[in-house]
Amino acid sequence: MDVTVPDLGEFSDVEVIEVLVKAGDVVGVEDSLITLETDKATMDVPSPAAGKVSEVKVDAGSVVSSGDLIVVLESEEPKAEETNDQPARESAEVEESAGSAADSEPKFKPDAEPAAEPAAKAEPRLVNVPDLGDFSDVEVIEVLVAVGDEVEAEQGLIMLETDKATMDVPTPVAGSIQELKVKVGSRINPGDAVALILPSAADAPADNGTTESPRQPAPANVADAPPSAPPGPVAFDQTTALPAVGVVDETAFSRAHASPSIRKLARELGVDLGRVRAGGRKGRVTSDDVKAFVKRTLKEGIAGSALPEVPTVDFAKFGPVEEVKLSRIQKISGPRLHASWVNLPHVTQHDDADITELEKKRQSLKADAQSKNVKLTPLAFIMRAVVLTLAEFPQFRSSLSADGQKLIVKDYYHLGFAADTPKGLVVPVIRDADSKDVYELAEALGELSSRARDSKLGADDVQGGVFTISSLGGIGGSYFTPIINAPEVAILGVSRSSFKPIYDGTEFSPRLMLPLSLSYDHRVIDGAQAARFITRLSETLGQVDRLMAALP
Ligand code: CAO
Repeated sequence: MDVTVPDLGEFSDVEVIEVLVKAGDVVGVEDSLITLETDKATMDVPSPAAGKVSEVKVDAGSVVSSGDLIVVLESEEPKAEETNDQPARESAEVEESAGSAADSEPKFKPDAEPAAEPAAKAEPRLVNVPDLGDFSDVEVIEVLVAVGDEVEAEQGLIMLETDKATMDVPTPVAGSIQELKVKVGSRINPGDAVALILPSAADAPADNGTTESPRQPAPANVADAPPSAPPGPVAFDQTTALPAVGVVDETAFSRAHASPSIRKLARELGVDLGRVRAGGRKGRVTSDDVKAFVKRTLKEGIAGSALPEVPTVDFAKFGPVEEVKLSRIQKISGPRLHASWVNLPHVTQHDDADITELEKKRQSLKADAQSKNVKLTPLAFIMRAVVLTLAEFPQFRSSLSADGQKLIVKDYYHLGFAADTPKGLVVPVIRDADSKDVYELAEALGELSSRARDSKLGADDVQGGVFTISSLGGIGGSYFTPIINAPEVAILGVSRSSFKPIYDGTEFSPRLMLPLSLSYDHRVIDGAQAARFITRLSETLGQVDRLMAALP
């Protein structure tokens, strides 16, 4: 079977950037044979049938056009229908980026239309998702610009990824980004709004004398991108459980210069593409680069700290079993928790805080709060106490720099809290918790946890935390070892309070004691600091007036 280049629409002389098979290889239907690259997209040409490659007719660097012979295949089941259908289907796949011959523009070139009535003055223009051929619900893997950025015409705004191609959506006009309508992880369809752009003078009508300076990115955006923070893709489907170090850096992954098939290979092997040295043409990562990376990592692992494996057991030999699939959140949070556990030396410090007075205060405010539709649980007070304590202990709101040589201390107080949802554990983040009193903290807590349970959290709701609280107080138990939400350096575990006889030097009296468990990264925090932190936190929980004081 002769496998040819499918219909590339108006494109011709497209460069082959990678040949993914060689003579003798056995391929399956849909296995990628070569990768093509135009200036707008990279795309794989898949095999229309299963079989053995008998001859490869192109090299990396050759240029091809529709109909050119790529590979001769000894097909196992050369069904006429398959052979005929495939190029047509492929052509649709390629068309999603290459455009039909009838169009004067490539199909992925975005439409830009005035957001408002055209006027003599420069009006913001809306850039929409272009025609994506037969793709829909395509994932945004990267947002390449921020609000306030000045962009050139044709500069990429976002990057999309299907299982066949990654592609930029460029802006048709130069100007400044006024608003972004999508986030990493958003799923988009043709016609959806991407960004609002105020065209620059050159792209604006002649009499437009606008001198509007670009806005600076909002501080929240800065906060959302700490140097080592894992990025957001996990966030879009509310699966941001516990991000950790040692896992794939999604931002670097999406920026890596690699074709869809290499991305797929890297995903399958769990390779952090951003860390792979690119040895291909034009700085591309090839399959050999990925394999070399895996070999090196394995070698280093074996020589260094490879983990002994847990034995696999056929449980069915011992009795009836049932297989239950892990939820999406569990699949993502599991490796992240594991990465944190094996990469960060955890120590957990326990203490009991006397919250007798605090609880009296809470009970006295509960009804009033309820009338305002706020559920005032102990957690809101604990959050306030944590914020006050974090203000005194900057290391606890820091992260280690990527090279491990510096501490990055964050001067903002976005507090994460673990929320138990039907789909698994997620960690919503309360922004600027230091500017909220206990009522406002309780309100934010209620609102975010209810959205978490309804799977309605957005990317911004689960990013940028500096410290996390995991409260099992509503459930029970006393003390546990919470796993640090890396790259944060500490996490507070809260268990259920109970009355205990406390000796005051003269007599025992019943006091309501709250069990606290502080896990910390021993590379950053030493035991004495942790003991000081938890002691101060316990004291603060006893200082009801301080917790209730008006915010400065
Ligand atoms: N001691 C005693 N009682 C407590 C308490 C504590 N430390 N914390 C909460 N309670 C009480 C509350 O006051 C409430 O009682 P009332 O209904 O009588 O007022 C009840 O327990 C239930 O509280 P809640 O759980 O609904 O609310 P919360 O603000 O304490 O917690 C949230 C909110 C989202 C953190 C919680 O619902 C949740 O999901 N917890 C699980 C977190 C988790 O899974 N962590 C483990 C992570 S590691 O796997």
